[in-house]
Amino acid sequence: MAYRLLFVEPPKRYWFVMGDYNPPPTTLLVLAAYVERELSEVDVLMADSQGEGLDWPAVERAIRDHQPDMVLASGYTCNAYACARVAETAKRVDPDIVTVLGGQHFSAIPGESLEAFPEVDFIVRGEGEETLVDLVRACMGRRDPATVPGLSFMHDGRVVTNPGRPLIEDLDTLPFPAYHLVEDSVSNYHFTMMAGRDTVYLVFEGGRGCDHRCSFCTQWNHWGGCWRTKSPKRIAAEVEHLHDDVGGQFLWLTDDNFNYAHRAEGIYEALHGRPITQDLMMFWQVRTDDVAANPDLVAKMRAVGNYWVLIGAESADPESLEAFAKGTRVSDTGRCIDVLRESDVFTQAMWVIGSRHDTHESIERLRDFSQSLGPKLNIYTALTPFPGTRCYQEAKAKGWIENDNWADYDMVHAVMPTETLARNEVQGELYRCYKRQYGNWGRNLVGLFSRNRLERTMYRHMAGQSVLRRLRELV
Ligand code: B12
Ligand code: SF4
Repeated sequence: MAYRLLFVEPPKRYWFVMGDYNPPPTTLLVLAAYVERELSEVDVLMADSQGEGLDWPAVERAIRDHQPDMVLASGYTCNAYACARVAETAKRVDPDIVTVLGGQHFSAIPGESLEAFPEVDFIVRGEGEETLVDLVRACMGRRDPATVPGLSFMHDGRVVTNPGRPLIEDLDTLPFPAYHLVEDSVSNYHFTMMAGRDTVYLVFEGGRGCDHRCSFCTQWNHWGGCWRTKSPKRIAAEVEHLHDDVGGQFLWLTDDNFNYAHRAEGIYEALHGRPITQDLMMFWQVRTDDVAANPDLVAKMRAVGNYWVLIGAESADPESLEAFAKGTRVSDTGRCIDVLRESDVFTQAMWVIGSRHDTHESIERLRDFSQSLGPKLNIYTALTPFPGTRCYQEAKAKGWIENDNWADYDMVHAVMPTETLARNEVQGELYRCYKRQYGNWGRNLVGLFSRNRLERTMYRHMAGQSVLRRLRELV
């Protein structure tokens, strides 16, 4: 029988402040496509708990039925235990199954993770494609794992950390994600608040990394501190494929910093005039300074389907922006929101509370500021020290972290106090941020009957989501 890989997307808690959604297992589809292309002799299978509605007993049955040689999972910090549970389940079914995890969390603390989760055989650090292919070859007896760059594992009770691996030079060489492995689930992928329950939501990669250095962000470090992008031609081809062949109608770009200045013109040239741009909604994440400096490019991107952007506004306080090493100014945020409003792009602003010198008063100022600017949606988060960030290093060294349960690292649970606020007071302040957002009946009514379709969809969906109740329960 051919060597078998089973990728498992574990059952996950969802992020309730964004309402109901069901994402495709993007990371696993990207990796699976690469393995299929490079190792045609290997069987590649997928068990997608979100898409297929699998609970833990069903995950165990899937592993038993497929009889894989290797089981693989991916997740962020808040999913770390779920990924480990996939490995544990695989070992229970058959101790000979090789278990492999990867992603931002496990890459940042591979040794600690291997020690905490003895059911995990290998951790693939950083970019996964080439390391995974080499690992599969090693497990098929063609190579020694000790010679595979980018790999960590236990040997004789000690953590072995092989040297890192250079990044893939040209992202255009990557295959399209393997959506054929989840064909039956595609109609289940949705993001109700953003596009409605019946619109097919897919996630696609336009690039990797970022050349900024924000202290709370895992991205730049994970991708070697540089920014690589697929070419506009490749991005247009992938967008067309996801729409025409897979059925995607709402596409979420994974890039954490879209970077208008460097590529919007090229993407516009590659996309405009294509019929898909009439019927597609695209979402991406941007920096406020980039938008503020490039209003014409924002308008052009709107013309080819970018209806919704997420801005990293973060704070109303220059000192906090500086502490985050964000490199933007508070004034950029106002200008950015004006530019987006003028271009009729739906604006979702992300804010962070709980930085070290935050007080009741500074957070009240943030609430006033964020509401006065009038983005269509404010999402407030608690500063979270994700492993792999400078914020984590400092918080750990100084003993600020009061909750080390990874499942709570979702930016909704406060895990640290500030200089003057206890952890639970930070949690209370987060609740008050959302209370200001959703507890305003005048604003809610305007939203529910807005002429803007996206705003209407969002308010109607969020009205039934009990976000406030769930946040109050955390206090
Ligand atoms: C799309 C997305 C979402 C989607 C859901 C996607 C999904 N399928 O679950 C939504 C909007 C729902 C979401 C929610 C959240 N997200 Co999110 N999300 C992303 C985003 C933008 C893209 C993820 C992606 O598909 N990347 C593309 C793939 C190919 O990259 P990759 O996963 O890193 O995989 C590569 C390597 O890391 C490696 N690899 C990874 N896993 C594995 C596994 C194996 C076995 C191997 C061999 C290799 C390997 O190989 C891959 C190819 O090279 C990332 C940022 C980013 N650019 O990655 C944030 C990101 C992952 N999210 C983040 C966070 C914090 C969250 C939330 C907690 C809160 C929030 N602010 O949204 C919630 C949690 C939801 C939950 N309960 O799971 C953080 C995670 C930080 C951390 N360490 O935990 C990120 C990194 C954003 C950031 N800059 O901080 N997210
Ligand atoms: S927060 Fe955004 S701009 Fe800052 S390093 Fe991360 S991806 Fe780059």
